[in-house]
Amino acid sequence: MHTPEEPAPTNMPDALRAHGVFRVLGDEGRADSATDPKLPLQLVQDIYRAMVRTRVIDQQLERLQRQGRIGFHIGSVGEEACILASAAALRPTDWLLPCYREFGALLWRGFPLQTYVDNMFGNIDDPVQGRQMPDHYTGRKYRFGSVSSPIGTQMTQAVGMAWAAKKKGRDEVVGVFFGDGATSSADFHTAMNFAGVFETPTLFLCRNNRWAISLPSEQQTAAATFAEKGVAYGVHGVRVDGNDALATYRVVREAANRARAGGGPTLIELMTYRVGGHSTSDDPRAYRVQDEVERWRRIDPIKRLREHLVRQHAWDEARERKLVSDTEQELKRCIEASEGKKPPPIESMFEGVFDRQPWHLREQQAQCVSGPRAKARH
Ligand SMILES: Cc1ncc(C[n+]2csc(CCOP(=O)(O)OP(=O)(O)O)c2C)c(N)n1
Ligand SMILES: [Mg+2]
Repeated sequence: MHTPEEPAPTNMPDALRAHGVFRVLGDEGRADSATDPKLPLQLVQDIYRAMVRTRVIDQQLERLQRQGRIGFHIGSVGEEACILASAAALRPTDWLLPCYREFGALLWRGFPLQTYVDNMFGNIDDPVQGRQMPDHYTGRKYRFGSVSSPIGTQMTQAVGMAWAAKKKGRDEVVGVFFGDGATSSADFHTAMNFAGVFETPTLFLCRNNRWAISLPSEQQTAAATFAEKGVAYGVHGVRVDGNDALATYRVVREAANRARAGGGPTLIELMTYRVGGHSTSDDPRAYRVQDEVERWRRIDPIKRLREHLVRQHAWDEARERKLVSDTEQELKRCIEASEGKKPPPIESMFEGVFDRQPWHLREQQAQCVSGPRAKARH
């Protein structure tokens, strides 16, 4: 734990210097034995592999968007540790509600890569039948909620689900991802208050990646930290280095254990950085300086965890090359398959909302199927 009095490691960006940010890995991936959760090596390797896989997929999908083959991608470059280590610290029986940068967590839960890529293309096998933008996935079977575009809505949903789990006596916690910007939404305050009063087993996983599109986090709030917002609601607040997979794992696991034991919710501020643009529709060079990006790259979450593993002779370049190449090949096969699939049938637009289709939708469906739209590409 670094307190404001302690000297900060040299490469640490200013944002990490103050307010007791919990860390295990130093900038060069050296673990502090006093805070190290001492996880089994196999688990650390699994988390590392998932982080690298997530980054490779991110890079390839951005290329695919630039080639005009998919319309949109919203990625997680630089935020892999806080996303994957949080997912790994929860049980498969716990629910996880995403913001929109957490496809890595969905894949961690076992969601097939092919189905994720089908969602990127909105084809016939897309679980949301092409009715949403790419990267708006859903994975109920994997206890993973739907991406909702309106900022913040998933927080109140997560509190409701956690409250239900508590009332029914289920041994479940609900983790919910959101960004620093989402703390300005009404849902954040409603969710935090309800969670505090009813002591729901909710983990508020706030990815403070320093930006909400073009608004820096310093302008998002007058408070010194996001974690301290928990105080007003009687909710535990913790600040953790979100570029440190081991620290994130430990903090999330401890908060989950407390929630399971009836100790209520925790707001976890995951200090990280959005290295890429907000999405493929954004060019961050218009509003931020490259020097800031470079400073955060020095404490890249993948680099730090790799250095930690290499130091223990548990990772090497050959393994890295194979992992990257296997992921690229697997993704290439999925993309080829997705591109070759048909779009959802046009009549499906009128299905899936009502259990029994009302007369006016039946009428509109019949009209659409017999009209020119049904014959054209849609
Ligand atoms: C209610 C609402 N207002 C505005 C938007 C537009 N919008 C989309 S993402 C975003 C920024 C969110 O930033 P943050 O919560 O920090 O998440 P990050 O993108 O950094 O992960 C905004 C303002 C929206 N989707 N919904
Ligand atoms: Mg943000």
